[in-house]
Amino acid sequence: MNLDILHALSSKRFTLKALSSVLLASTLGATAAWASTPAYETCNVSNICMWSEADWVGTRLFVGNAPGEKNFTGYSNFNDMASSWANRSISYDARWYYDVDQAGDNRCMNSNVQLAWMGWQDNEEASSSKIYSTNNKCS
Ligand SMILES: [Ca+2]
Repeated sequence: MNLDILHALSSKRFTLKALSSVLLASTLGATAAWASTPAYETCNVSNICMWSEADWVGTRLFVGNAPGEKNFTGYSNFNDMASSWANRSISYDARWYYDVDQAGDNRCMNSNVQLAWMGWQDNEEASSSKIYSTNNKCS
């Protein structure tokens, strides 16, 4: 119990409404503190990652941290699963593709950007990726 709650309880003007607003503020405060460590930080700085669920949770795919290409089939075992991503590199833009071998419709993943929800159209479509050698490929 924090001091605000003790104060509300001891106040001559104590009301249930006052107590509930203090409790609500405490709850919101606790939520804000928890949210201060975003889930995408499970993907280390300089890495690019995708997750099977929105808000950077669920199964995580390490897309990479250096220029190159990857298919999400086979060993990666992440085909048509991605729902969120984070590009924690400040040096490399990246792109994901609907099909393997960097084919089909595609979307950029700007350096130093996180996307909590890829959207209903793009959800669980990504099948391959490319990491560029510079950070100016996404407009
Ligand atoms: Ca696909």
